[in-house]
Amino acid sequence: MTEFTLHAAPGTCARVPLIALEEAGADFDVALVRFMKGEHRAPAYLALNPKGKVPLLVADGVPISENVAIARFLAARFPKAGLLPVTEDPLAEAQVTGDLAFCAATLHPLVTRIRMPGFMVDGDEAAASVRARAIEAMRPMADVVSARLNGQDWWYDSGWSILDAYVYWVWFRITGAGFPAEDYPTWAAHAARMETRPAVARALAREADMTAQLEREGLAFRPA
Ligand SMILES: N[C@@H](CCC(=O)N[C@@H](CS)C(=O)NCC(=O)O)C(=O)O
Repeated sequence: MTEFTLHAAPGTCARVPLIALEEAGADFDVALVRFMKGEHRAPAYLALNPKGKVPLLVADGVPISENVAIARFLAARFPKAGLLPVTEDPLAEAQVTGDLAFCAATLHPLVTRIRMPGFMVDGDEAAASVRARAIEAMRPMADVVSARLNGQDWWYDSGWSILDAYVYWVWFRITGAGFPAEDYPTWAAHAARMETRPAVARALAREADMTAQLEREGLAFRPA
């Protein structure tokens, strides 16, 4: 039996721990959550994660939800993988937590509004308005990300970390959904660098397997 099971769906923010697990060289299984079948709202899943969301990592039988918590756990469990900067300085620790929270609590809600505005309001016109406003709200945040990545390969100049997986996922979700990607070449270059990493390629291959599975079952999810 593997130590870890990541409950995930392709294209979702579960990509962040999926990449982290691959980077750590962890022995793990992926359990596909079929949104179109409502598996995330089924009693068995809600018993593990009452929020009904992915990602959910079951580690040694214990369910952990929320990307920030999963990232912290994996970084502690795989210290040699360097998934997050290691420090005993409370101020530096707080900055890492702030960076994770920036992704989870500032960027992610904007991603949802850009990618799936129909989740927020009824009607095409209202959804278009939500998307347009979210794109405008994302622009200064994209400036923050770009400034951070300017002149360095990764979010931390000490090297690759889960933060890179997180901003990579955000980039993946907002491009192709009306966000003006051409205005943010530094972020685009970071995404391209991410895709040269073998662990990222393995994570994307796992997602492709999940997508193929959903397509075979007629359960592929295509946001508007
Ligand atoms: N705060 C959570 C957000 C998780 C989340 O919103 N996951 C989305 C996929 S990106 C989800 O499961 N959505 C299904 C739903 O809300 O019905 C985290 O950071 O893990």
